[in-house]
Amino acid sequence: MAVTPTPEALDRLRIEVPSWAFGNSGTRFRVFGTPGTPRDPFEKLADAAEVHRHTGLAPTVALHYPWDRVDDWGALRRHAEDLGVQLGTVNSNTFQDDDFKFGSLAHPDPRVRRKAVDHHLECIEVMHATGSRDLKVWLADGTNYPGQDSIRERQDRLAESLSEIYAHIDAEHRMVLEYKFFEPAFYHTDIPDWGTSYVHCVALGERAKVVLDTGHHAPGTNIEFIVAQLLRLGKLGAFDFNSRFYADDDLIVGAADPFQLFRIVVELIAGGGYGDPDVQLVLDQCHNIEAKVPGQIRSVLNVQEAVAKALSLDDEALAVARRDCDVLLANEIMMDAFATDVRPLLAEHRAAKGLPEDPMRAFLASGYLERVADERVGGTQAGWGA
Ligand code: PSV
Ligand code: MN
Ligand code: MN
Repeated sequence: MAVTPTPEALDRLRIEVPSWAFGNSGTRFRVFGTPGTPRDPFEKLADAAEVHRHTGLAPTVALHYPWDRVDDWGALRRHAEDLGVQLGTVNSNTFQDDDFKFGSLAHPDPRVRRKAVDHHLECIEVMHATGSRDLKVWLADGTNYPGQDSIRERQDRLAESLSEIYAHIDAEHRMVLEYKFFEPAFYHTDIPDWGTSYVHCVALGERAKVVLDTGHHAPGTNIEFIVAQLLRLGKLGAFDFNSRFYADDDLIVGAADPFQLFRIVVELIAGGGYGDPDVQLVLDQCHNIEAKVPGQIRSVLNVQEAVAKALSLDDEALAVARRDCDVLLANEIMMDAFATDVRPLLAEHRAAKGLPEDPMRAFLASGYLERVADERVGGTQAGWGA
């Protein structure tokens, strides 16, 4: 009962990969090193370009500032372009400086808020040099104990800081505002949910949009509902894809719950967000124990499979079943699409485009990992726990 996705529909998929996925990362227990880890942003881009070269799915790379800091941004941009990719979203960082112990944009001290706003203005300068469109703001702000600070006053300070940053973004820029329900703050987070992000984005204006990170919800949250609602409201700016078993695990997207990923993509397509450059699909993952470039290849392929399954949904039959209130048939049509083995179709699709049918095997056979392990001695830098 499933339908066959068209090559044009499959080709609308674009996924941005994060520079930090290629650096070493870990937990508070241990950061394990991996041979061949990039030593600087130039090498991270070289790794990211391998993902795109083998899959054709990942043409842009998100940066994290100042994890990614170079003297010559123009040189980094040209390097990316020479490798066949482009620089993407710039992520700010207000969570690794002692001054931000009690928050950044919502901090009670105006001096610290000033510093946090200035950091974002610096990110905007970087965006001019990199040609990036999106400034992504994720805040660690919040409190650990009831009474520690005024929840309400923090919202007011946050709104004021955000509006100062927003006033500095250009007409071609966007501010995308991410929410997270807990961690590192444990009692309250200043932007805990999509509603709070939405409220701030609406107050800011047209070019402020919500970022939905799939790992940032309480267990059991119906994420596809949030996708549907934000698309309805024209405020879904970007996804951060990853998987969670317990909390913000940052594991490979589609690894923990491929059915949830499928349901999310079904709503993305239904709401007109699929293939719309205004709904940026980004990975936000860390590969703590697995090889990083293959981890990213697996991730983009998992998203591609979810998209192909969702495009296999027989919309017409589903519309009829829904109109007839035929609950079981509607659910069966949905499950038929999910159960479709799209791997042969995708292999064929890649071959038709001159890409390897099996990008993972092709990459592993290319000798790239062995080569960088020999060349890059001392690469421990980048990202979480570095
Ligand atoms: C922290 O939870 C986080 O994973 C957020 O999701 C950000 O997007 C990312 O770090 C990078 O700042
Ligand atoms: Mn995220
Ligand atoms: Mn996260």
